[in-house]
Amino acid sequence: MTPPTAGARPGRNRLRREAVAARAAYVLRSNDVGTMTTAAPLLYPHMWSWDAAFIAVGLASVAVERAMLELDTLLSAQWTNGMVPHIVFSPESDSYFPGPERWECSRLAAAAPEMPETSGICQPPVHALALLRILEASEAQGGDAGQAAFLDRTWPRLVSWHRWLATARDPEGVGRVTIHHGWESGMDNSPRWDGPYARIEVRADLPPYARKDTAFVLDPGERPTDEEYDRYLWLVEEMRRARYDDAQVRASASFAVEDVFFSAVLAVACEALADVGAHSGMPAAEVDEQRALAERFRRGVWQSVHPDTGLARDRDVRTGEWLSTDTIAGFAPLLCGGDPAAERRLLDVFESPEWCGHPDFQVALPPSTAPGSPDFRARQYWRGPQWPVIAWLFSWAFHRHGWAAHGDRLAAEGLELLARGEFGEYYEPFAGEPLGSSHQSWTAAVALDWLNHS
Ligand code: 9WN
Repeated sequence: MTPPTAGARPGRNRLRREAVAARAAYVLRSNDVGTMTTAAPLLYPHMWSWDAAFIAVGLASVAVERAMLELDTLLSAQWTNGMVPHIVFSPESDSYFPGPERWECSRLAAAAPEMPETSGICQPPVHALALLRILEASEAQGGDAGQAAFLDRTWPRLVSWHRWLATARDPEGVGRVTIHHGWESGMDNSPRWDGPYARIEVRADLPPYARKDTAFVLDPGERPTDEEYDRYLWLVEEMRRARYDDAQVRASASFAVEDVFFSAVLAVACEALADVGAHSGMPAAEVDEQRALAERFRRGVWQSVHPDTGLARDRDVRTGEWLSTDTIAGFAPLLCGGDPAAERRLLDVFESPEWCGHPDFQVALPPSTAPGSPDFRARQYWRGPQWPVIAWLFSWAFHRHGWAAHGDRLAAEGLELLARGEFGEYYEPFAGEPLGSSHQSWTAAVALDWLNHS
């Protein structure tokens, strides 16, 4: 593979970078179905919440107004309680399961919109990062009335989204967000959830269903297993029966886990939102509220850190047990920052041969699970492969927390992987082979952002 960021001939290097940028922009344009960009053409023909935010980050580099529209579409599907749903369904496609007929949110959930149809769970709150990137891009172009109006409508939506997470999902104020489905973490079948999932009893009255996802990947072994899917669908069934009511779900869901990665994302998102608010004269009380939330969730993340390994942990709310797994979530403190000396030590582990620096990896990007872990599977979804979008999140956070050279290194390694312009969903780390969906929007989006900021 030839890196587009290195090379003896600057002219050729520039052309290579332009070719990757053109291909990435083409993927985003091809997946654009009007007011939303689908997560991927076949496997994911709808809008996903955190995908939409990363897509907006990429779009900000090439078409700032289209980036605003992406966030507008997502946030116009926000529930009245503040939750931003994990899927906004496009009426154009019925090739994804579970679709709106299975979730039935508009019929069952008091807080769900009538239209568009949505799912009834959420995903990590990276949206304020997208807002920040969009405003940076817009200001670089001189800003205008469109920017001010966009900020005016986005600010209250993100404030209420963060507030809902802090109340409905952390009512006791421990500083960690509880999730009720592995899908909410965005890392569906990560070994992080093996323990909690093992305790879920799928009852015989789970309504029958047929998977559709395995029709779109060449090797179904790259996807979660059927047993895992039964549990995923059982959890949806529990939520349907609770009519997606926050308090009822909290009381009855058999999956309730404090997700440390989600919590770190919330901390840095609150901080980013507070910065935007302070810069643009938003009400001081709301800016202060975001800063206080950032502090609360940062503290929750650091409290989860294992004293020996320095890695952050999830916690099973149903058993009270800390969950120590060798996954990328252990590096959550690097996302939210807050203790430079401990971060320095964690950064060394992150870059060591046990993780990104594994000598047999094609590129030094974080694997979803440590290659030395017994849970590691090089080709299986969140159990080992490298996800460029996760690497982007760390590179963005490194820049924010004063580790710019480390962020640049991730960007260079990421661009090396994406130099062929294939934009896979995830990558087998030893061969650098793209897996899962091809033409994955968020992979193309982060390539654009890396190109624009390195
Ligand atoms: C379930 C869209 C989404 C990502 C998730 C990823 C995968 C869905 C699935 O695809 O999840 O939400 O059907 O596997 O795990 O992070 O947002 O790209």
